Amino acid sequence: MNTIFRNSPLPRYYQLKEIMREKILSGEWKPGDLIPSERELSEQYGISRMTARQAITELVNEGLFYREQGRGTFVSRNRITQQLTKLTGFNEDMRARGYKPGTKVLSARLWPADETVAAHLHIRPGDKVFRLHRLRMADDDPLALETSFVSFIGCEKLLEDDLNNYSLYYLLETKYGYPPLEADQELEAGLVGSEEARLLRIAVGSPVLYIRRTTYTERKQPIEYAASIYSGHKYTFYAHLHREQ
Ligand code: 16G
Repeated sequence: MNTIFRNSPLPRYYQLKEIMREKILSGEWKPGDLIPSERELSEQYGISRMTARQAITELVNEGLFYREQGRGTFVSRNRITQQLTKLTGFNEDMRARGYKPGTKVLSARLWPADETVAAHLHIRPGDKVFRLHRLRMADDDPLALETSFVSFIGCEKLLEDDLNNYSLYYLLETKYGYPPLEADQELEAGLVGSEEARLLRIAVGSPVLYIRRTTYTERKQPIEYAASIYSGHKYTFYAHLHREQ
């Protein structure tokens, strides 16, 4: 099927959606490919630009396509499946999957803890914490923005570490003696704002996941509270569930 039928009972935008879906399934359009513009699709299939736009938007909403600000619409890459029941750091996780992890430290500084951070780290509001704002990448593709708050006490030299090249979990474990052992994590859906969209190279308003994690070391002592934004079309979260007896 590669034609839009005018007398079909199916709406035209729907027919175009199915044509494009088929192109992905058949491999004609590959992950990361730029798809034709609304104008090109409307000329090729003899439909209005509005109809082409509706078909594209619905496939963006379904996660099959993603938009990049000022560049166009692309076929989504294969999603990364993240186990929800295993505690891993970003670098080790990406390496285990065969991706080259990348980190860009956007800022690293001392920061007075606000109420939320203080409550999670079991310190007082106003106490000093390290605030690390990092862009996390896999094979140079930006996946997430992470803002980590790390206790100052016990990690006083953290700002001297090369955080662009070293994993935070690795440093906490090997240099500071705080192995990350367990974590509490929550996920919420949202739409990305303009500054984060620019950094993640997605369109403003794209779906994202807000993930908040408190990581603990021995005796459930909190060592990090992180608030992260993950690109919605790049992840699948997976958990195996047991029914309680
Ligand atoms: C994960 C954690 C983040 C932690 C990072 C450490 C989530 C939502 N966040 O990305 O809190 O800072 O791992 O990674 O999973 P690193 O050891 O590579 O710096």
